[in-house]
Amino acid sequence: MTRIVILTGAGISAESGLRTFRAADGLWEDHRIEDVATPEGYDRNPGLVLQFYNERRAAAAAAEPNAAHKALARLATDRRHQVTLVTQNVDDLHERAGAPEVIHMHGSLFGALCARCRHRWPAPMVMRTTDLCPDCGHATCRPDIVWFGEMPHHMERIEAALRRADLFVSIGTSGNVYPAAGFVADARHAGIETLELNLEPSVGSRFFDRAVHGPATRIVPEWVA
Ligand code: BV8
Repeated sequence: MTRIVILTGAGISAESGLRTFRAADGLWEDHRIEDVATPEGYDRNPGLVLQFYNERRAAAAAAEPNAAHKALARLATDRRHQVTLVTQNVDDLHERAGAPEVIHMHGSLFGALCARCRHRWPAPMVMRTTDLCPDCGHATCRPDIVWFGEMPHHMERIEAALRRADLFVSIGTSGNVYPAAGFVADARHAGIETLELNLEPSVGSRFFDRAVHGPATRIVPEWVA
């Protein structure tokens, strides 16, 4: 039984038509991070933030899982391996590809959160500033997404899986955002083999034992095979 921790980022969903963050046509080209992916940005202009995520929710719902998502789902259901699939992505393409369990460390487009009472519920396809929290009744609804300066979800569970893994694989992420970008250093410190599968060398490429560069829909199925 091989214990594998896999971290995915926006690059694994790029060939499903979902925009990444830091590419030339990336999401951060249209919006400043501070304006749409921080609590302060939400407080300043909740309408802009809800619109940003409404657009991404619609795009994610219209997208289809690609060969890379499907290959990881096959690996995760192969009883010869114990796979912990961690994603920075907020789409549901891993689940729709058949992955049995996905750890969304940055939350999900399909979850809603009350900024006031922290109540959580399934997000409507379109969130409006006039929506009221089903629990406290205030108009403080936001996407259940981890913004900059907020604590990512499931960190203890991820770190425990990393400590006992045999292999850490990073797929489709630029390695710019912490604490996810620090997982490869944690793995190396624990003496775990590390592999990067990405279109091009990431910021942290030098920390990986091995790297394969190319489009995820080619290199991920080749690796899983
Ligand atoms: C926190 C919202 C603390 C969701 C996002 C050191 C340690 C800890 C924190 C920090 C630190 N230094 C700085 C920080 C603060 C900050 C941070 O990391 N800042 C960066 C910019 C320096 N981190 C945080 O604020 C985090 N919180 O640390 O909290 C704390 C502690 C206690 C109590 C309270 C708080 C929160 C981080 C989460 C922020 N939320 N987004 C959303 O809108 O989606 S981050 C955002 O970037 C997305 O979530 C995304 O997942 C993430 C990473 O981006 P990538 O997925 O890598 O996407 P990117 O476009 O960058 O790269 C795509 C890659 O794919 C490229 O390499 C490309 O080559 C490749 N690719 C493209 N096409 C393909 C492909 N690969 C294969 N095939 C293809 N076809």
